[in-house]
Order: sequence, then structure tokens, then C-alpha cells
Amino acid sequence: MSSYIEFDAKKVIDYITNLGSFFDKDASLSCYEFGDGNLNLVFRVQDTQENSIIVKQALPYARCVGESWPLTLDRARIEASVLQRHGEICPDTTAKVLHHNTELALTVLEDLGHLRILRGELNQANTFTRLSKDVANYLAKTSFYHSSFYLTPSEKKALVTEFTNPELCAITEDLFFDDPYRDAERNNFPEALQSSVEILRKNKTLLVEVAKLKAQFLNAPETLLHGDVHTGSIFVDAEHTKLIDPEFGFFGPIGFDLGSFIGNLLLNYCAQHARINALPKRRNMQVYLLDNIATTLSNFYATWLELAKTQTRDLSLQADGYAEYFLTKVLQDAVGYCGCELIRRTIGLAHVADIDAIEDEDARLAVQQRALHLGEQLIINANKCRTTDDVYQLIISFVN
Ligand code: SR1
Ligand code: MG
Repeated sequence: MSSYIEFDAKKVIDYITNLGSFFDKDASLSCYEFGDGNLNLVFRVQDTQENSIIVKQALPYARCVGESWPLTLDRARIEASVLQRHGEICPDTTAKVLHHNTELALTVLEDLGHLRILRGELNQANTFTRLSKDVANYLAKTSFYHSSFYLTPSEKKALVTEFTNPELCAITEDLFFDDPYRDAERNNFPEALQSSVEILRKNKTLLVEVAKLKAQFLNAPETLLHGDVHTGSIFVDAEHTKLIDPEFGFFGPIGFDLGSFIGNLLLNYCAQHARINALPKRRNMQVYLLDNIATTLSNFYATWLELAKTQTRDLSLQADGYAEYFLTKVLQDAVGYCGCELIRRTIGLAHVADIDAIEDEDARLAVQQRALHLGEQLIINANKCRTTDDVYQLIISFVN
């Protein structure tokens, strides 16, 4: 029988005290819950000497909806294991797991409270010089070392099984690829956007491209993805970039994480039209976002290609020109998933504060129109891209 019980602050303190690993034996501990995400409880435990840790516990349902949406506790095991595997490859950019209890769906993590969540920072027009280099390095290395270029077929098959994550994948399958394109109850957009949404849903070319992207998501276990690389899953300061929250991790298409990240930078780009009135300041921020997209693409590509040339262990995949062929498809997928992220965050269930927190209704609506149009154009033109520069040119031809 499962020994799962939902924790509160007192139970967390008792548990951590019993573990006896993180604080002095006689430390006086305090604890509070501060999770504001869609799914989990998140506690901070601290002593009086400024030592602290994070305790994250999965609930058996989606927190943002309630008990009517049951959700597997296994996501906590997946999250801790992805963090550990990605952390072995990129320790500087992955939140550190200090302890995990699968039965309790509970993970103790390093406290990153001295850093800031990237989404909030971008919304304040704060910029970070390391961001795109760090994220590109993380995405390239974690995806290469979990791909068939590097793992043996039997190693990879065992990992695909270990990281099978059907319930969380089902959320993405529904929210990313299905709901926005039909009249689904969970969708969330203002009446004033209805006619734009209807036009989008009648675009047959778009629907076929979305179908291809969903099929790729369902059928291409290319690497161990983070699975939810949005700007709320990244802690930053001037010297650090740390990825958190890979509970949606599974073996999927490499372009998915890359596209999700770029999609979130573009959501912020669209939102800045309403967030910053002064034109020079707005343009500076938007240029920063575009520069970060360009750097993410070029660094991701260069790092991946270099790894493929020097570290590929599969004999057939070493064939001259195969890595370039493979990466072209990764880029096209990334552009498509980026477009899907723009659309689903605008009209689907899970929105972004970048747009939703814009107070002026008309300004917010104009931003939503931009995001929808950009998303649509990226999806239908993704297959024209051959190089990272093609991707960049495509993006700048549809942002304005
Ligand atoms: C019910 S979960 C909604 C969204 O939040 C997560 O962070 C994922 O992006 C998911 O799609
Ligand atoms: Mg999350």
C-alpha cells in the first residue's frame, strides 16, 4: 500500500528533521508553502543561520484545477530523475536534487531563492547576458547525450521505458496540439478574439502541420526532454541560469524544448508592445530578445554538430552529412513547436503573465493577435528553414 500523505509545513519540518541531513541537529527550523505553479506544493525550510532548502511534493491532482483533475504522483520520480541525469551533464544549469522519496512523491532541492524567475525579470525588462548561451548549451548537451548518436540502442530503449510519462504527455498532447484548434472547454480567450481563432481553425495547411508536429511528439523518442522549458522554469541572475521543473520529461523530439524556449521569448517580445510605451526602451528589449533567439539557435546548432562530429558512438550515424541532415529536421520541428507554444499560451488553458498581466484590454488584445499570427506563420513556414539563419529570418519577417 502506498504510504503517500499530503504534507503541510509541520510534516515537512518533521520529515526533514528525521532525515537529519541538511541542518544542524539542534537547529530551529521554520517552513512555509509558496508554490504558485499549476501542479505541486513547494515549501521552503530554513534555520536561523540563513541555511535553507526547498521541499517539493506532487499532489495526486493538478493544483490549478483541483481534485477533479487527478494526476499521477509518478511525475515526482520523473522530475527528480531528469534533474539528476541532466545535472550530470550540465551541473551548472540544472537545479540540484538533494534527496528524493518516490512513495511520498517528494523531492528536496537546493534553494535557488537568491535567483529570480526569468519570466518575471523579462516582464520587468531586465536582461541577462548569459541566458541564451547557457540555455543553448544545456539543450544541446542534454539532448545529444541522451540521443541515439551517443547511447547504445539497448541503453536508450531502457531509458525510454524508465521515462515513459503518459499522463503528463497527455496534458501536452491535449493542451498543445488539440484544444487550441477546436472548441474545447479548457480554452481561455476573450470573445473579441473569437473571429481570429475561427480563421486560425479553418486554416487547413496549419492543421496538417500541427498534426505532423503532434505525430512527431507522439512517435519520435529522440532524447530525454525537459518537457516544459518556459521562462517560468528558469531561474537567473547575472552569473547563473538554472533549469527547474522537468516533470513533463520524457523521450521526445529534440526540437520540442528548443521551440518551447524560443516561443516563450517571442511571447515576451509580443507582450512588450503593450508593456513598454517608450519606443527606444521597447526596441532595446525586443532587440535583446531577438539577439537571444539568434544566439540560442546558433549555439545550440554549433554545440550539437561539434558533439555529433566528435562524440557519436553509433557507426552508421557517423556518416558524413547525416548530423547536418538530422539537425535540419530538429530546427524545423523547433520552429513548429515554437509556433504551437505561441498559440496555446494565447488561447489555451495555460497562459503566460507576460500577456495576461497587461491591464489595458485593447492593448492586451492586440498582443494576443500578434502572438496568434506569429504562431500560425511559424508553423506553416517551418519546413522552409534549412539553417539557423533561415529560422531567424523567418522569425524577423513576422515579428514587427
Ligand atoms: C495543467 S498544467 C498546464 C501547463 O503548466 C505546465 O507548466 C505545462 O506547461 C502545462 O502545459
Ligand atoms: Mg512547471
